[in-house]
Amino acid sequence: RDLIPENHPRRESLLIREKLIEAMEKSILVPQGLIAHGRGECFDYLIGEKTQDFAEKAIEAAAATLLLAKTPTISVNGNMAALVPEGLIRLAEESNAKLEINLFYRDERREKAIAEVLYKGGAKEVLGVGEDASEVIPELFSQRRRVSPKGIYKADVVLLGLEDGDRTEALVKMGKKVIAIDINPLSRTSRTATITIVDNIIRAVPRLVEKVKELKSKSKEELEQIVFNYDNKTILAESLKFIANRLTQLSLSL
Ligand code: PTJ
Repeated sequence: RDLIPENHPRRESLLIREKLIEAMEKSILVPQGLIAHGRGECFDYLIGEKTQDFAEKAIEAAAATLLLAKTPTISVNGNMAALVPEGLIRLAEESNAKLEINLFYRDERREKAIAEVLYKGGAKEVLGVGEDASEVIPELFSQRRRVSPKGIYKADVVLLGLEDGDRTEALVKMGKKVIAIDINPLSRTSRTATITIVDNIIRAVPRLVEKVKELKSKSKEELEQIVFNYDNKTILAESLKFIANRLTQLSLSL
């Protein structure tokens, strides 16, 4: 950390890497999470390291969906707990959602380390730890299949971030709406989710909290209209067109 100069042009990005390494040392993050983050950094370059219009539209639809949900649950993995713990706790509070730990590389030490981060941040309840993850998502073979009967299992809306595509597919098959935060519009998670926020989770989560607060004053009908007007395929196509145009512009400016 001390080796990163104050005026380094990519200081913020380098500090985030330090944060992830610290989280790894505390067992919150797995080494594979560092690799996943590197891929995310690359996509962030491609979208200009800003929350673009396609992400704003998805954030609005996601906020409306969370507010209309009866049993929303936020699924937390190592990368999410390392990068945006406060944001996730606030999002759960504002949208009356449950927080549940769900890990690909599940082990007891990590579950406890992540639960500690969330409780220390002010979370009232954290599901999915130990015996609580007693239900099973059908047709899923990774450790991600183990879920809490009080959270993801009975949720009508699940918000998740940075994960492999299998579980999103399985959750959609169970009839749930899935809100995915994934900066890669080409991933299976992005393509199978009900709403995909193509943005860095670091920017997307605080923005989503603001949006939920803003939309709270709207009527049920107005929220339903926002959800009705949203089309995920259009949004993914917009994000790809944005990247293609941006690369064309950049190639012309060399
Ligand atoms: O904590 P665990 O055990 O549940 O494991 C978590 C990881 C991330 C290791 C696991 O879910 C995994 O391997 O994920 P993938 O298959 O690498 O998918 C991660 C997706 O998130 C990729 O599409 C990345 O481009 C994307 N991504 C990476 N960093 C960010 C991101 N999306 C949003 N914001 C980011 N900062």
